[in-house]
Amino acid sequence: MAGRRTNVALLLLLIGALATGVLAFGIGTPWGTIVVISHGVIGFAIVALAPWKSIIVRRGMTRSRGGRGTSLALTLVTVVALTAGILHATGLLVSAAGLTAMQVHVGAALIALPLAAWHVVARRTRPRRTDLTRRNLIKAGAVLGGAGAAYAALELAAPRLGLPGSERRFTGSYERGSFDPDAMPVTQWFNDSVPKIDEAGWVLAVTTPAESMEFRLADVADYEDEMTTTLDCTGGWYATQVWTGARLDRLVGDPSGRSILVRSATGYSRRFPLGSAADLLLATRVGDRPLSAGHGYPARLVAPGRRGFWWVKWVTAIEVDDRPWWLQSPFPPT
Ligand code: HEM
Ligand SMILES: Nc1nc2c(c(=O)[nH]1)N[C@H]1C(S)=C(S)[C@@H](COP(=O)(O)O)O[C@H]1N2
Ligand SMILES: [Mo]
Repeated sequence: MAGRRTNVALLLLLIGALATGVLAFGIGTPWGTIVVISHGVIGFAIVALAPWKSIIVRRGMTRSRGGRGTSLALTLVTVVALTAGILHATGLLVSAAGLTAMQVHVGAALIALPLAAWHVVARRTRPRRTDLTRRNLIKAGAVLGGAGAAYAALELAAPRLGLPGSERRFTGSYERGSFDPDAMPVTQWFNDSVPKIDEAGWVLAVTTPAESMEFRLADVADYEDEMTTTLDCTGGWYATQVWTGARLDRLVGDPSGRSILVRSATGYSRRFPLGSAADLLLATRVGDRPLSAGHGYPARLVAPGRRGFWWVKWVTAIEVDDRPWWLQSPFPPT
């Protein structure tokens, strides 16, 4: 029956939305554009199937069976995720009450995940080989094509309608406080808090397989490497600043090893390929002034082309070793 096929299509779209959404979060270089666009199109395709799904739902509601509450919760969080995604992408409501639409969007999508898994198990729908008929493929193509056309129409109309969404970066982020560090948001990935660090109490420990060194703030500030580059937070904003400090290859020299770990006073850390040391900056200044406590005083990492969660703040240790850089959680655990 057609209802079953709608359900299978929705399941595939949900998986696609989650996969492209998570990928979009991981990518900070322009080739992520295609992922972000696919994500939007998949979202619109889910909206397009809503009328069909509502027929299935109405039929289901006449039967009494367990788990109705969970099904309704799944509907609710999916609607919240879709609404928040569209509010963010159009710019109609980017933040309110201390939360960004992007945070609500991802939060709701992550709650949807276990609910959807339960829903699939409790209301088992099996794809069949006969689903792959020419006719069904054409229908699927029509849904995706229609969603693509709707997405393109909205993107083209956005500047004409004066929607702020037309100003967003390829990641979907909005500009906040470029070349004005005080106006740039202070954010933590998850639950870190701003530590109190003074110059006298700070040392940077640099270790390689061959040696251990300690740098004081004045030692790091002696270097005058400069990068003008963009911090793009997955919370949905970005800012370009002029950052000054020491390139990591200058601090570690030319050691043997495979990766370089950058660790914060708070315990937060990220690991990078050793070969990228020359592209990474340990910044002590932004806009030619010392960093504020919130932005990472006395030293924070600047990682061009990588999303904000790589830009470790309050750095106290840099370690080169033989571990592969990818041996870490793709997103920080805390
Ligand atoms: C239930 C799963 C999801 C659905 C149905 C969904 C749907 C949507 C929709 C409809 C949009 C607006 C697209 C546009 O108009 O351009 C959007 C935007 C976005 N979503 Fe999702 N999403 C889901 C999960 C996720 C997850 C898990 C993440 C990240 C971890 C994510 C990240 C994003 C980002 C970064 C944008 C902004 C893209 C832009 O501004 O064009 N989404 N999403
Ligand atoms: N130690 C530590 N560094 C961190 C984080 C954190 O939670 N702890 N959050 C990261 C994230 S998600 C972003 S977007 C940037 C934000 O930098 P800002 O507060 O200077 O804007 O810092 C990154 N560095
Ligand atoms: Mo972030």
